Amino acid sequence: MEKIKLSETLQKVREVNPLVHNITNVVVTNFTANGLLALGASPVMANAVEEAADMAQIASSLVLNIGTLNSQTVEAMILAGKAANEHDIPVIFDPVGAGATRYRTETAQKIMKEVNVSVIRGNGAEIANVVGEDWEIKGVDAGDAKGNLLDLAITAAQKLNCVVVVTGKEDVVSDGETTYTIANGHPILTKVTGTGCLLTSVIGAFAGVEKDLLTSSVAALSYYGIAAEQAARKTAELGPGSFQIEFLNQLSLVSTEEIKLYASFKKINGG
Ligand code: ATP
Ligand code: TZP
Ligand code: MG
Ligand code: MG
Repeated sequence: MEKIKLSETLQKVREVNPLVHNITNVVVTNFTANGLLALGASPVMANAVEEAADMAQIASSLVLNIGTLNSQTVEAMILAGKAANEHDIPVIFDPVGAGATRYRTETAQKIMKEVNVSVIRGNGAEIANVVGEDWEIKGVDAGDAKGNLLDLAITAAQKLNCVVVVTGKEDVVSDGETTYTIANGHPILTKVTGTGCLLTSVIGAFAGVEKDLLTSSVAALSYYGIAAEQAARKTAELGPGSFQIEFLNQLSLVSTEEIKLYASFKKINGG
């Protein structure tokens, strides 16, 4: 994969202004909408069972997030997911907190079974629990359990038959055959709630304009990580509050040139 392709994909998002339909959690809704706008996408949140399918079919991509799940939103997610599948619209899934409670784990597995998910994105523990491995998770945070994220992404992609993005200090993207690691990012991202959820929606925006989901995901991850690096540099003496605001600024300011300069990713041999 060439850096130029990643920067062209960012350019395309900004030109196309894809409509991203999010059925997401109550913690991150506003941050997600603002982050997508800063990127140059067009967010819409539509949770009602009565309209979820109609909204999904006019979107460029659908993002499902079980962060504050309940039986109604889960029903809406499945209706929207099926409508997206019928219209060949990519579905991106964030299994927030899978492994923390039986309801979350079983719901994540049910969504994977009933909806043809294009990309699943989570921390290591969430992805492991979706594929039936019992990694420890602390609520919605990955916690200290450290398995091998590279192996996890590859085996999960093979089992789930979709692109898997596992995030952490280093991010991994795999379709089960081809695998990339992305080093961009900053630890302060873990001190702002919703940075994983917004990332999943950003992956949705990129998937809405680029059909090759490995390319779109690597482009989204490097763009997002570079925005965080710039924001952390500008707010170095300050705390997570200032970082959060500057991060939104940088999501709109990161240029295609900066993607070419700073994207840091590797293709894994044999992966
Ligand atoms: P968790 O709740 O465990 O934090 P999450 O769903 O919020 O999970 P993260 O894994 O934190 O998602 O990923 C969100 C973003 O933060 C990604 O871009 C990832 O690369 C980045 N990130 C997470 N941890 C680090 C770290 N230690 N160093 C650099 N970047 C990180
Ligand atoms: N509780 C339920 S959803 C949520 C919290 C704190 C937000 C999680 O956001 P992220 O992006 O996984 O850190
Ligand atoms: Mg986080
Ligand atoms: Mg998360």
